[in-house]
Amino acid sequence: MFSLTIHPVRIRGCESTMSCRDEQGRLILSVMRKVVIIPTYNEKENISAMIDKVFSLPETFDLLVIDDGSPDGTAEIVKSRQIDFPDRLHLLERKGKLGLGTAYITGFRWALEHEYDYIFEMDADFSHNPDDLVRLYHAALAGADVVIGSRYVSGVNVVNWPMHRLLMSYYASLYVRTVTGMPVRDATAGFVCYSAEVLRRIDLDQIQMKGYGFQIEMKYTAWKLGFKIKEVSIVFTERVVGQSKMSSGIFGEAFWGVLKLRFRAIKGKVA
Ligand SMILES: Nc1nc2c(ncn2[C@@H]2O[C@H](COP(=O)(O)OP(=O)(O)OP(=O)(O)O)[C@@H](O)[C@H]2O)c(=O)[nH]1
Ligand SMILES: [Mg+2]
Repeated sequence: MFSLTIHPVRIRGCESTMSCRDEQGRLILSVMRKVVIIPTYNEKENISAMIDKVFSLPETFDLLVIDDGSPDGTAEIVKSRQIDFPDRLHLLERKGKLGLGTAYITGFRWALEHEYDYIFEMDADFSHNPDDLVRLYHAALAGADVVIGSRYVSGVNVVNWPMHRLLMSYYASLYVRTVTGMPVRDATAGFVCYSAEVLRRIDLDQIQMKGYGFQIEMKYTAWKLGFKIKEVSIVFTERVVGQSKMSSGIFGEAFWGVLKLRFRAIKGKVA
């Protein structure tokens, strides 16, 4: 009688490959390839701890940092850490602060070219708890095409935000739901897992918004294309160190951008 027990172990040499083969070249294990994209602008206080944390998780996630020429030397810190994780820690440097949206688009294209199966978005500032990456991934494995780390799916789970910031974020999601009909409680969330299939189907050239609006536009487009979206409850904690990059321009873009999305849908266009 033959029996096989599978334990969830991390196997050396399998970290960044789609599959493992034995000495004879036979396929012995197939691994889902996962990458977490972290855009950074002046995150020198957070980035090294974040790298250590992601690489200590019980699931294997690669990391792609997209740095926009941070004057504080964030990219240099990442480069120094690539010595520790040569196959798993990746860095793309852009010349100036070009915004979150285009940073993610650049990262998505890179992830598709490098044949990742699941692509995650996460902030560098520990507002998103990296432990939750595993929960997002499991929800994706269970069948969701887009998994959102959601602050508003079971009550309000935000720690240390001033009331005006919380109200703005909460009502922004309500506004998006009302205008677009998209059944998502945290439309501006920046903690998201996309299957590669979703990113391949979305025409990334057509995604127009650059700030918070980008997060809304991506989810909305995936939803209009018929993909299954699942919200997983997370606790969001305001950054402890480093500077926020929120601005009123970002807010205005999202406000008008949501109306544009609705008009585009009425005219029958989906990105
Ligand atoms: N590459 C790149 N990263 C950015 C840019 N703007 C913000 N980021 C990064 O995007 C993530 C989210 O930015 P935050 O400054 O935390 O913005 P926020 O979450 O809206 O603001 P707080 O909640 O107040 O921290 C962080 O990892 C930032 O370093 C940008 O223009 N380019
Ligand atoms: Mg933040």
